[in-house]
Amino acid sequence: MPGRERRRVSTLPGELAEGRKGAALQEILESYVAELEPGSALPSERELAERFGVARMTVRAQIERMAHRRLVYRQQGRGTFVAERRLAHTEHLTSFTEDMQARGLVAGARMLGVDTLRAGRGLAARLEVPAGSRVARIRRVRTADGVPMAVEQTHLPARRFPGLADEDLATRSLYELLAERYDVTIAEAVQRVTVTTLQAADAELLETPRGEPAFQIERITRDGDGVVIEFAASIYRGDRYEVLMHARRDPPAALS
Ligand code: 16G
Repeated sequence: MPGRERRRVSTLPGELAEGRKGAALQEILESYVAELEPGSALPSERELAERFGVARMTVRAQIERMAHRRLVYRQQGRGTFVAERRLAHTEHLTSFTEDMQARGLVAGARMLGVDTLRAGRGLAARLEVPAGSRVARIRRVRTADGVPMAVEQTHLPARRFPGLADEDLATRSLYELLAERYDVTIAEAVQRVTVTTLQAADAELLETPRGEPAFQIERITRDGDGVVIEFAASIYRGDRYEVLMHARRDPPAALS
């Protein structure tokens, strides 16, 4: 073609074969890692290359990919280790306690503070109360088997929940308390998930280095009558969480 250079795919047969092996190795290594206990060491690159009959470079590339996806982590001079499993934050409307129980973990909380404040315009709009209304704010670090997972700040209209600030929310579930003491049936929530990095204060609370990726999850929860009962804003560790969404396709619109 005049004026245009034809592109040639310059993959050598050997490279191509290694590429295919890489893709196959990725699957093999991922299932291999999934079966190992978190914290256990991976065999060396040389051993893995021998075991799976691929070049050491191919193994290295796949380990790098897994480290990037945080399935494994490296320690200088010590080797590569299996990372802690990620917990899925699903579309089910569960409490932190229920979420952890479902995974066989013990949910806990470290109280950061409970107070009552006057809603500014933004908070009032989220809670659908007049600006200036009293709002109960509960701040907790949520833990799973004692390990910090999220920093959570929950706001509830104080008028509807008198005495809430006096409850011991370090040892009990907020949703359980809302059901038992205030007869609230939690019915639905809208959640907004954004990506952020850990600021110094949250990083310290989560015992994770500052600047690490994290999820910021906001939830507006309503009762059976559609009345807003909470606005929660939480920071979840990006290395321990994933957000799982279940998308259902609407049936095609009926033809008229
Ligand atoms: C979850 C909710 C939070 C709720 C809390 C109650 C998200 C993002 N947040 O952390 O809105 O207040 O559960 O947990 O899911 P509890 O009943 O265990 O205290």
